[in-house]
Amino acid sequence: MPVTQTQAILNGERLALTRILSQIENNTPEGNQILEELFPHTGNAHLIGITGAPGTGKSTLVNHLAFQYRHPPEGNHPPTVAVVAIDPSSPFSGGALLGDRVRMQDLVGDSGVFVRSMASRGSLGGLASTTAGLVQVFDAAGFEIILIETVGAGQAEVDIARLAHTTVVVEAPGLGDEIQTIKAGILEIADILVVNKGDKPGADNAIRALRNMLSLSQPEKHTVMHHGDLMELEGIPKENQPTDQLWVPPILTTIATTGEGVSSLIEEIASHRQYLMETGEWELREQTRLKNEVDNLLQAALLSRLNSSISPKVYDQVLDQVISRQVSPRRAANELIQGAGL
Ligand SMILES: Nc1nc2c(ncn2[C@@H]2O[C@H](COP(=O)(O)OP(=O)(O)OP(=O)(O)O)[C@@H](O)[C@H]2O)c(=O)[nH]1
Ligand SMILES: [Mg+2]
Repeated sequence: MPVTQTQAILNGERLALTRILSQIENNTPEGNQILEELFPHTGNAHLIGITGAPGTGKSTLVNHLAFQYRHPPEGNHPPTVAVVAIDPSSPFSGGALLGDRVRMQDLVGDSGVFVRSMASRGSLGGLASTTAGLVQVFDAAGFEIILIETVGAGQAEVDIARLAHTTVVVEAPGLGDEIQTIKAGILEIADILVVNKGDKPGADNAIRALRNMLSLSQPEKHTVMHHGDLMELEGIPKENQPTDQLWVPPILTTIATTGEGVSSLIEEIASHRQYLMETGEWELREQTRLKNEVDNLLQAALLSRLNSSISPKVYDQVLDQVISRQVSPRRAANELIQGAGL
């Protein structure tokens, strides 16, 4: 009996994977059909978002993460790893990262690793939903760890980061105004903070700045359990201290070019997963993730239906009436929706 494409993907066959990933990027009906069949097989992978400003070292870090996941300490199970890099300048998409060539070669020859990079422009179905589709394919194909690299610069990236169970925000010293991060809403979604380029001057300052921001943005989280250690609370009797576990984002230093600190990062990622599991947060995040995805698709579908059912001429006429103050914006929007029969 011939193996169907869906079955080949579930078996993790690389050729079938490559094919379906392209179909999803091109938003083809066949790709969407296969995604339907794959979806019941998803929900097993640990989805890890790696995000941060351009040039902070995300790709280098992801490279080392993948390598170290595949080469764990003696006696440990090496999980299979998929990488989705949404990043035109990624070394995975041909950018230069000469120092790491040897390691990249090791990854290339490893059937337990699959790397897919996608240009941030030119995804036909919308970046967030295309990324969600790619991730679902890897999940269904049995990859245990899925690393998703995004450039944390705007709402689209925040949406993509929401795909993940664990979000790692990467900072680097010497990039100037750290407050930018907060403006982009990135710090709020961080489960783990990494100050990369620990070999550069200013790394200590970056850590201090992050620690300050964290304590400003999460004052209620000062009194909580972290990794099973109850933080001492001055002046508050033990029985009045909160017992609910809350996650305080740890701040780590790495040197991605040498791999220093990467094994600690892997440990923190594992701790976060354990925390999510123990507290029931995993289930909540799953629900939120899937709701986000449905909402994104719903908005995109409604918007495209709206755009295709309102003639540009009618739209311009209504807009002119608004500009000449004959019709209010609200009434204009209602009339356009009614006229489109939606
Ligand atoms: N000194 C030093 N340089 C690093 C470190 N990590 C990365 N770099 C360098 O920083 C540059 C950018 O690294 P990338 O890994 O491409 O950074 P990125 O965040 O993926 O960049 P974009 O995808 O373009 O946003 C490269 O030249 C790296 O070699 C580090 O820990 N120390
Ligand atoms: Mg990159």
